[in-house]
Amino acid sequence: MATAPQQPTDMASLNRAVAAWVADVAQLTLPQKIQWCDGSDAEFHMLERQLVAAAELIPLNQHTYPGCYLYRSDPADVARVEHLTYICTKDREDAGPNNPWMAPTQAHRQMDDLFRGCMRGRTLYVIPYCMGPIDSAYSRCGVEITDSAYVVLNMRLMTRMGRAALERINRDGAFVKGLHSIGDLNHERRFIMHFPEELSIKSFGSGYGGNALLGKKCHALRIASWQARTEGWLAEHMLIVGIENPQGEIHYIACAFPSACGKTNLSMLIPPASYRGWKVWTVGDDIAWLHPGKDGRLYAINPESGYFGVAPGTNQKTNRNAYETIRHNTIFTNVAVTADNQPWWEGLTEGKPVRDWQGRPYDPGNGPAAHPNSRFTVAASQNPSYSKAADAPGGVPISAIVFGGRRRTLAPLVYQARNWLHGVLIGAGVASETTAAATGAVGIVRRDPMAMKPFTGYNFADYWDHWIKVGARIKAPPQIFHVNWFRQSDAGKFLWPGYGENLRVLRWIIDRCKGTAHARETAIGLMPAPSDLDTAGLDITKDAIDELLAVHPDLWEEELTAVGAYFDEFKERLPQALKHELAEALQRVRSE
Ligand code: OXD
Ligand code: MN
Repeated sequence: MATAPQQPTDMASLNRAVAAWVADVAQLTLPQKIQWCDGSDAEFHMLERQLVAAAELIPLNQHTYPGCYLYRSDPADVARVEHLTYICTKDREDAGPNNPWMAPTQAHRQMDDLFRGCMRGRTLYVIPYCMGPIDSAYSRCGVEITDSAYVVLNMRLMTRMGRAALERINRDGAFVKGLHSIGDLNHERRFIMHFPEELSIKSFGSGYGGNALLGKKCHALRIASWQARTEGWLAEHMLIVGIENPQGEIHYIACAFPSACGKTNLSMLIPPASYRGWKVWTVGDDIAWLHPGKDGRLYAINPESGYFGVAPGTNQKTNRNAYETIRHNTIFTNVAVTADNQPWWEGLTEGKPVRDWQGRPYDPGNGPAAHPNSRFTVAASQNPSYSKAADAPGGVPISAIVFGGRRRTLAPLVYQARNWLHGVLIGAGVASETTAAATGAVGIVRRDPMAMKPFTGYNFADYWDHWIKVGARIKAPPQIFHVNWFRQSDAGKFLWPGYGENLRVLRWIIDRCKGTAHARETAIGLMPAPSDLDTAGLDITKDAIDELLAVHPDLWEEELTAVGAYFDEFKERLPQALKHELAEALQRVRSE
């Protein structure tokens, strides 16, 4: 069989296991060339130049957006494809009813057929990467093989990649194998397969972020959630934010919200004018790895080093930090452009689109100018609110875990769990309206436990059991809360102003953790009375506040019954403790 010519590089000889796997993949995929990525600036700029020459990357206005580029994906490849994303465990039950499943032997056969010869005439890039700070015991490494230079550029922004990662793999002796090819972008030949028992991933036929940047959802959530269960920690779809009060005290909070529900905005929040002296520090905007620490607290690292954020809606007012972060050295995917070649998306207050995300002259009749799931990829270190603690090998101590979803009705602005187990029930019961981050209908309420529905690499019943066990191992567990920024009035108006004003809610949460804020007992948990929440100076009516903090027992009975019906899908694997907790929760709302 033909072997691909190797690029002379000392990287190829750094780790035998990686080199052997690369050779196997090259034999299967038959690339024209193999390039080991060292993660250097020179390599990054060389790839940028190559992509520009090939007209795959379009330089944006370099005066106003220096170092920024536009990438237009295939119009049929713009989001994650959950129905084509499989967990391939030997036993189907281990993947659970929450995941599409395929037997590993069949999945490997099917994927290898697709990969056979697929890199002919292309370059095979080898990307060693580290999820988390290179020197953190909590970090885990992987190697992605891809035939997409766009993926290399994005991985460079999103992970610690290159030589240092390969050196760490040498020390660890283990790595997650991720094989990716854009193939022919035919959605009928598109699959994202995960083999948690083998710590490997095979993704074919998509160049879209969540399907192609394998360090992100595939490794840092699906495979890592499996690794985390084996090793006693949690891999979660959570932002991590540090809130500093005027006394200089910082509390770190981890929040799990479904995709496109404002995690990036919350992680970069600008305090409202009345919060003089408060500061907000971003540790992460999407993923948290949580480890029980020796002192009995829970510690979090952000395994990523960049943001792959949703562009629409980002502006000076909604997220000034993101707005400033993406003014330079940013890759924009599927946004529109203005006449003077600046990026544009719905919600941007300046400029007008002249070309839409597909490069067509802008015509409102064709729909939004920017794709609703258009994205920016940028290094986290460019964020004005970047927390130095994001690089701390030991992570940050977590005071509170906050679950949330996009719910027009029912879920109040904020409530607190009575204890860890009740918090696990609240997390497991999260439901949210679907968004453009995944293909399929938008705005449908679906169960999204812990915001992990698309991302848990194993059976949810085992995952909840693992959550319960981790909680039992921590002496001083974080307090658990649920928030909903998206409550609407009967007339369809948002009741809560959101954005920076969310700090008022986070303040109550922190004060609860410190034991200094009041809460009232309700049928669903502990809640602030209207007077416990700082609403001074807010343009909001008393009726709106009352409704935001109201509990409707009849609606909650319906909700918890629906949670019960969902739990039934997990049959006898559902942890008994969770079943009891639900029965008690139902009892409480029924007796209201
Ligand atoms: C993301 C997502 O891209 O959740 O972060 O879809
Ligand atoms: Mn996400």
